[in-house]
Amino acid sequence: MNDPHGLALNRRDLLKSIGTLSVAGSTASMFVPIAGAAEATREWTGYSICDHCNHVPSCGIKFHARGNVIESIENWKENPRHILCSKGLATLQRLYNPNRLLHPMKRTNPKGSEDPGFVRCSWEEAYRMIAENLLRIRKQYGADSVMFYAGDPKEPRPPIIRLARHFGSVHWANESSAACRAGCMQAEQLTWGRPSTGAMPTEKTRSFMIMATNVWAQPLGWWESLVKAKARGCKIITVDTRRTKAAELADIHLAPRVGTDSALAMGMIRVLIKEGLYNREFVEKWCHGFEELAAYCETFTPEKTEEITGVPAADIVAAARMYAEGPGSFSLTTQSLTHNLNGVNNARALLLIPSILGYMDAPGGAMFPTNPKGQQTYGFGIHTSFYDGKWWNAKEQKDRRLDKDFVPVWHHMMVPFSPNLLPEWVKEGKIRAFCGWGFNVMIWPQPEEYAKAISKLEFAFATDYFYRKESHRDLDLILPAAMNFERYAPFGMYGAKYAPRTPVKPLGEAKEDWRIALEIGCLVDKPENFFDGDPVKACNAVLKVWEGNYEKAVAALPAVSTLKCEKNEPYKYVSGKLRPDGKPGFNTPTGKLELFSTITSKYGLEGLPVYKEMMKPEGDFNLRLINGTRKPYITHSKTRSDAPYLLELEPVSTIHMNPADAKKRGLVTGDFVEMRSKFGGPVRARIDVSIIVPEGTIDSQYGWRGDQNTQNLIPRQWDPISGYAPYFEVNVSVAKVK
Ligand SMILES: Nc1nc2c(c(=O)[nH]1)N[C@H]1C(S)=C(S)[C@@H](COP(=O)(O)OP(=O)(O)OC[C@H]3O[C@@H](n4cnc5c(=O)[nH]c(N)nc54)[C@H](O)[C@@H]3O)O[C@H]1N2
Ligand SMILES: Nc1nc2c(c(=O)[nH]1)N[C@H]1C(S)=C(S)[C@@H](COP(=O)(O)OP(=O)(O)OC[C@H]3O[C@@H](n4cnc5c(=O)[nH]c(N)nc54)[C@H](O)[C@@H]3O)O[C@H]1N2
Ligand SMILES: [Mo]
Repeated sequence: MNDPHGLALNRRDLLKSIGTLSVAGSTASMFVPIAGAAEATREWTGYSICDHCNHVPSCGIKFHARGNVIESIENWKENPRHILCSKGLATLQRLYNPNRLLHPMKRTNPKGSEDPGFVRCSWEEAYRMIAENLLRIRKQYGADSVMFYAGDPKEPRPPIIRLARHFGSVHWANESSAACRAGCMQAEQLTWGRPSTGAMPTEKTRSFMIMATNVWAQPLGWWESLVKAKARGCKIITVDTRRTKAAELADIHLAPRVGTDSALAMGMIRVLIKEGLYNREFVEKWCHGFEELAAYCETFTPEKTEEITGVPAADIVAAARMYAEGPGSFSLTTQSLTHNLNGVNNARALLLIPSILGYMDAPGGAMFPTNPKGQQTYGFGIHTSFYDGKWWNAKEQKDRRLDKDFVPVWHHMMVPFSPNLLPEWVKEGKIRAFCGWGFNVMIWPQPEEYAKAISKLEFAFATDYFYRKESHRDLDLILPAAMNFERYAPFGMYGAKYAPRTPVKPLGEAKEDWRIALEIGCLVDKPENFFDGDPVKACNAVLKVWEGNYEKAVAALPAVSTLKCEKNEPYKYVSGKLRPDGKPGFNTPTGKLELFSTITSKYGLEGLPVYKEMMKPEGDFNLRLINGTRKPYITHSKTRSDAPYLLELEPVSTIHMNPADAKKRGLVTGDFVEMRSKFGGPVRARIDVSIIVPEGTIDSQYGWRGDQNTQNLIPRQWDPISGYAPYFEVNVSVAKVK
């Protein structure tokens, strides 16, 4: 293969461009006078954004610094998200954690060695290794053999997508294409042709459904909004397997067994149809597949639905009637719901309830938000022009993706590819190099398989806040990422509002993720495509689209600034504002709200969101494990060591068990147990006896290391629509350890 980018590797040129980078790199930090120029003791106030859970970039942080040292933090009250939680407060402890990765490190021992022998190296050397290897591997095996990846961190993604695109690789993946909430997003897009997590209740809202959403996982404003709605008389129905805070707030708590939500939804839809409570006019005019849906839900009588879901028949009927007293809205921000082998269908089925009631985009109902034109979340690249959506969606690129046959519906709909068969693709020589930001093998079931795959690559690097042995041991390079207080990019986005940051200088030699991605871009492609490596220039390139400007926004602090944005109005499906062609209707293949999906059926899957039985309990494997539901002070695997305050709150893997189950096993709170499944174990945990879980179900936090790693209990099996693993479906045995 010749060099289509005209960048044949030339050591002298490379060094020259690295030299230019460090000059370009210093310009950005000059315009915020308080950060760069301040003397060591001057006191000043700055602003940043929390990234400690996944709602990023989100909650605003105001900080007080002396010189370059942040001494305290507090709520940034002018920011639309202005209440810090325990994790937000702990970011300061994370910033000054003595274990932080502060210098680029390269391995000196062969891959697979127990001790990788990481030693410090310079950024110049690291960049040279990256550029030489990426250009060599591209030349030898083609650009697609290089995989670009971001784990949980959402903030770094836009420049990484841009980097993959200009490098020419279609293999960009992230935590949302491996797991997380994008399965729900698929459900939303299949149904309405666009994503929507629902809308928080307004004055007009009379009923509200909390669909498997955990208050402990939400920014605190979410809870506030529901409590206020309830006080105004809005009825609340919570659909959650567990008795959470959101369940206790509810007028009716529906607690389906894990993975039976599609049956529950069908049972409720049947009531709405039989009793004529659905919105007939809306359904006739705007929905596709109502007949099929009505026929399918026929067998889900309240009694049959109770048998499958465990929800009392009377509650199913009462909840359907209560929710029909609209206008109603809902909230669905869950990942839990889609982490079983019928996950996307379970989410789709619940979404059909507000759909047939005509609540979508109605006042007081689930209004689709109007964002600045073309705006996407950070996780999805900010703006199509920034990552070149056209290129990614062109047939030529799509056809080259490795996930084409694995998850055709996902492949059809989504820009990031599903990375879940990475071990297989590495073995087949299809992926040869890996460029990661926040790479964590513990995201996957059977994490060791992914760690092994990494050790077989020709070249791999990742950037992170910390060195994590289980994920980083077999990398060639591990690079220090600047933390939230130390970076300009990205600015916070809250619909039409945006907030810039006034960072402190990164500790050690840490660099912003945006800068790292842009600088690598300068080395493997034309620097003008990468804003000379400058994150603020890159931010301004996107902000310009909406008439925003980073420097001006800094000058306006502590106020947040506003982007150009059309005013929202209801019934956009009537006015033609939901479709790019301006025609009335939804942006789906039929132009209608699809109760029956023409996309899933095109790929040989069920068009309706049908119910499927979950894995059956067998013998001693008789407790369903909800492996990963959120707690307020834990985020994935991160907070276990990075913020010792949080670890103090729960120092070992702790699982909830219903009193009835505990009694049967002779267990009490504080006992240590071992869990086993058909797929792995033993995994150690401590018991917390609680009615938060129903009988027959236990819950755990994933992300604990060593013998507490619950991911070892989960098989590498996949929901055919999303490619997601059944983290919440597996049955385990639990026995006391002596
Ligand atoms: N504190 C904290 N906050 C976080 C995170 C964190 O780690 N810690 N992570 C962030 C991330 S990455 C994400 S994706 C979100 C996740 O946010 P959520 O998905 O809202 O949180 P979860 O606790 O995972 O799950 C929500 C609820 O689903 C219920 N559930 C589980 N299985 C089923 C089922 O089959 N049916 C029904 N009806 N209910 C079920 C659980 O009991 C739980 O209460 O949270 C984000 N916020
Ligand atoms: N069993 C089970 N498995 C699950 C889930 C579950 O509920 N149960 N949930 C799934 C979901 S929803 C998610 S989101 C994933 C979690 O996704 P993961 O990618 O596993 O998330 P983390 O462990 O939070 O973070 C990954 C790494 O990123 C680093 N990091 C954090 N912020 C930054 C940053 O800004 N820059 C850089 N360079 N590095 C950073 C952290 O130090 C960490 O090493 O797990 C999924 N897997
Ligand atoms: Mo997530």
